[in-house]
Amino acid sequence: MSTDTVVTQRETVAAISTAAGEGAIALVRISGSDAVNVGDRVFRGRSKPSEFQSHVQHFGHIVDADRMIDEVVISVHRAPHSYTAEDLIEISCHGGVLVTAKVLEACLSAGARPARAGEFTERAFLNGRMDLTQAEAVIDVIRAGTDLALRSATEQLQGRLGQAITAIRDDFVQLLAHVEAAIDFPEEDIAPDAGERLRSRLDAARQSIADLLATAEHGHILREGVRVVIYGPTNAGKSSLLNRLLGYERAIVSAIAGTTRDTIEEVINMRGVALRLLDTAGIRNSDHELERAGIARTERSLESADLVLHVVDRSEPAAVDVVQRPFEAPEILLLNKSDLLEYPDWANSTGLRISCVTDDGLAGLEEAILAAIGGAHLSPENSVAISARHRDCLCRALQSADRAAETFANNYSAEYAAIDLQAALAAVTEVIGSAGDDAILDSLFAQFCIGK
Ligand SMILES: Nc1nc2c(ncn2[C@@H]2O[C@H](COP(=O)(O)OP(=O)(O)OP(=O)(O)O)[C@@H](O)[C@H]2O)c(=O)[nH]1
Ligand SMILES: [Mg+2]
Repeated sequence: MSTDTVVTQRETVAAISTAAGEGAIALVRISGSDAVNVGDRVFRGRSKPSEFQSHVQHFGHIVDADRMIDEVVISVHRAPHSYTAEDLIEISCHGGVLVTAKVLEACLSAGARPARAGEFTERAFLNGRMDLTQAEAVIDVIRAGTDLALRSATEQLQGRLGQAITAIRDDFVQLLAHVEAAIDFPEEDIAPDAGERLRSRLDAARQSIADLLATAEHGHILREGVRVVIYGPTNAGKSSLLNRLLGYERAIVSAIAGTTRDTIEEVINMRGVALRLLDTAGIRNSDHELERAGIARTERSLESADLVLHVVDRSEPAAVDVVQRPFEAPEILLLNKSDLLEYPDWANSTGLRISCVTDDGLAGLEEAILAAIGGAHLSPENSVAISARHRDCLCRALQSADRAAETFANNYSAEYAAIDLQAALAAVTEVIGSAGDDAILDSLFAQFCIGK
């Protein structure tokens, strides 16, 4: 926690912080300057929450207008040493849907208002307890589906990205101070090497931004997973491949051409990388309305693919492809049915030979997939991975910084450099956020669930 934490008075809010549904325990949280009073009103036990030592759990009952609702364990986390940096109360009650709702209701009738989605984390941010990248990491930790994604989210939660951004921001602050001094006091003699030092400092900042931008692809893979579309002619064995990769019979497989109509999506974890596998309708000329609708879906899926697994039946003649590659994603050609005799058409093909019946070649396919999506960069050591929002801010920062560099190089007026440096500074600051960015904060915290 930063030492300059400033906690402003905000309304007291309450919410159920655990997922809806039945469980052994559910957690209700109350945060705000009146939280302890609300606690005093709803809790009956040996002592009152206002008398509790911080962070110590107490047993007792929650009451609503003196009617007992549940047996609970409760603790007070006094400001600023709590998740929100405000006075915070945590009530662990029984995890039933109705009983949890009643405990929350008691807190609301005792003076709290319902918290909005993400409001606890938003307060943690507004109270200086974390920067915006850390607040975003809270969602990433909750949503992480693989070890790698979790590791990266945890590092971000600890502030690794925030620190990198702060260092870049400090560079721009210093650069601006120098440039503005030169504007304000043109008569002062500036040391002859000052210009050179400014240039190299600006170059270092630009390089740091470029390095972070290079992690955007990695961040996309960790957060969204890789969209892998399985496509090819009918009967090639696309659905069989999906089933093999999943390890169970998810899609219907049959010798009838045109079995799969709708696209089927399933997620697998391939060595720490989430792959969103899409099995699609086989491509052929068809008069059947349903099949044509399925093929149209295949074509749409291909447009948004990160990687395409193009499956063909190598025991059959090579058909002329009906689709004119409507995608830009890299493709891996798979010659399926390697357990059958190869049709001569394929003799010179460099495609990977696999069999969905004998599993021949599937280990090699895993390697090929990881290589195609840059698996080498997905090592736990490269754990800083920016999101689409960060990339947008950093791209703007880099553009402005490039313009400032041009101004320096051409010895244009310092005023121009100042404008661009200010724009770069603003764009970099947007990554870690400042309390005034209401539109950014609203859209970001709306993605959270209530109670976080
Ligand atoms: N011998 C052999 N048969 C296979 C192999 N893979 C799939 N098949 C068979 O090929 C036929 C078609 O398999 P599917 O997985 O349904 O093919 P598909 O590409 O999904 O076909 P559509 O959904 O109609 O486009 C089935 O009879 C499978 O059992 C393989 O590696 N070897
Ligand atoms: Mg199929």
